[in-house]
Amino acid sequence: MPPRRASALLLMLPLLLQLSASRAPRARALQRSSPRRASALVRMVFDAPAAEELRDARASPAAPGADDAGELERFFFDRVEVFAKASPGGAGALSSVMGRPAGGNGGNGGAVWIECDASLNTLTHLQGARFVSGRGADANARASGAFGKDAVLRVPPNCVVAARDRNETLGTLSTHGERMCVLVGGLGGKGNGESGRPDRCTPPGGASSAWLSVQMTLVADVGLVGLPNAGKSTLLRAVSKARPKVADYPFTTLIPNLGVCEGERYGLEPGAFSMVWLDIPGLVEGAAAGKGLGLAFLRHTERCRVLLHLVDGESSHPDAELLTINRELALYSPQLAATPQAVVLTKADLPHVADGLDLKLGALAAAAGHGRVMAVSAADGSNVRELLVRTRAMLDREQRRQAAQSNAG
Ligand SMILES: Nc1nc2c(ncn2[C@@H]2O[C@H](COP(=O)(O)OP(=O)(O)OP(=O)(O)O)[C@@H](O)[C@H]2O)c(=O)[nH]1
Ligand SMILES: [Mg+2]
Repeated sequence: MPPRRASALLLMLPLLLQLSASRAPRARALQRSSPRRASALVRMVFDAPAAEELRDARASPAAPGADDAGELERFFFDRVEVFAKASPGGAGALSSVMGRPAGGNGGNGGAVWIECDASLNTLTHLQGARFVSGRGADANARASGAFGKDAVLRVPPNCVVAARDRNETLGTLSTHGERMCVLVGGLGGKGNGESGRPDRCTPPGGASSAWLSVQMTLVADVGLVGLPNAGKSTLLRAVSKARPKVADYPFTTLIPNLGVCEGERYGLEPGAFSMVWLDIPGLVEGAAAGKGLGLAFLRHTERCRVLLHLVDGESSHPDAELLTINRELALYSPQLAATPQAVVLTKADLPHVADGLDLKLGALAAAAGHGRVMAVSAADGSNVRELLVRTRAMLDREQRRQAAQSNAG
C-alpha cells in the first residue's frame, strides 16, 4: 500500500472506531466487552513526506536541507488494550453482642489505578495482561472485612488512557508517580452493627470492568547511526519485530524505523530489555550541511539517550569512518556529540572481517577515545546478546544520571 494511503487510513482510525462504537448498544459498553488481543506491533504514523519524495532526494547531492526538517516530523505510537476489573465489596455481618446488633461491615473491593513510571519506555509489559483488584473480605460476627488490594497498572510517561468501548479518554499521565483511578471497587456491605437494626444488612457493591486502551508516543532510547551499508537495519531486524528493508547498496533506508528490542530472542529475561531502537538513513560526510538523507532525521536521534555507532566491518578504514561520522554529529549539535556512544563493528561473521579483529577494535577504541567497542554479527547473532546487555546498562546509567540532574535542578 502506498505510504500516503496507509497514513490516511491510520489517521482515520480514531474516526472509524468512534463510528463503530456509536452504533453499539450503550449497555454493552463497559461490562460485557469481549476480549481482544493486544497488538504487539508498534504502529508508526508518517505525516510527510512520501517515500517517493525521499527517493528523489536520494538522487540529489544536497537534500533534504535543514529547512525541510520541520516538515519531516514523525510520530511513533504504541498502543495496547488491557482488561481491568475492580472487584466487589465483601458482605456485612449480622450478629449481636449482649442483645445489641454488632455485625461488622464488609471490606471495600480494591480499585484499579494507572500509575506513571518514568523507568518504563514501552507498553510491552502490558501486552495480554489483565488487571483485577482484590475482592473486599466479608465481615465476621465481630470484625469488619479487610479492603481488597488495589490493582496498579504502570505506564510510561505521556500515555493517554481511554475506555475502549466508550471511546472516551479518561486522562493523560505525564510525570513519574502521577496516578489516576480508573475503576472503583464495590463498597463493602454494611453489617447490622452500623444500621442498629438486628435484621438489617445492606448488600455489598458489585464489580466493574472495562477494556482500557493505552496509547503512548514512543521516544527512542537508542539511536543507530553510521555510514550507509554499515548494517543498521539488519541489526534492528535481528533484535526486534521491525522489518526495515535491507540491501547491499547505500541508502536502502529512506525513512526511520523503530523497533522494540526483544531480549528473550537471545536468552535474556523477557521484558527487561524492551528498549526502543531507532534506525535512521545512513549518514555521509557533509551530512550536517545537508548532504545525503540523514540530516532531517538527526533531530530524532537527538532525543535518544544512547547512540550505537555502527561501523561496517568490511571497511578498509573503520577508524577513519568513525571519526567522519562523529565530526558530522558534532557539527550538527553539541548535544548529539555528547550523547554516550558505543561503537559496533558489524559483519563479524565474515572471515575477512574476523581476520585481525583485535587490531581493528584497538584502532576503533583509540579513535573513539573510550573502550566501549565491540564486534557483532547480526547475521549469525554472535555477540548480539552481549550488545543488548551492554546497551541496557549504558541506558540505565544515563537514565540515572538524567534523573539525578533533574532532581538537582
Ligand atoms: N555477512 C553479514 N552481512 C551483513 C550483516 N549485517 C548487514 N549485512 C549486509 O550488509 C548490507 C547492508 O545492510 P543494511 O542493514 O541494509 O545496512 P544499513 O546500514 O541499514 O544501510 P542504509 O540503510 O543504506 O544506511 C546488506 O547486504 C546486509 O545483508 C552481518 O552481520 N553479516
Ligand atoms: Mg538501512
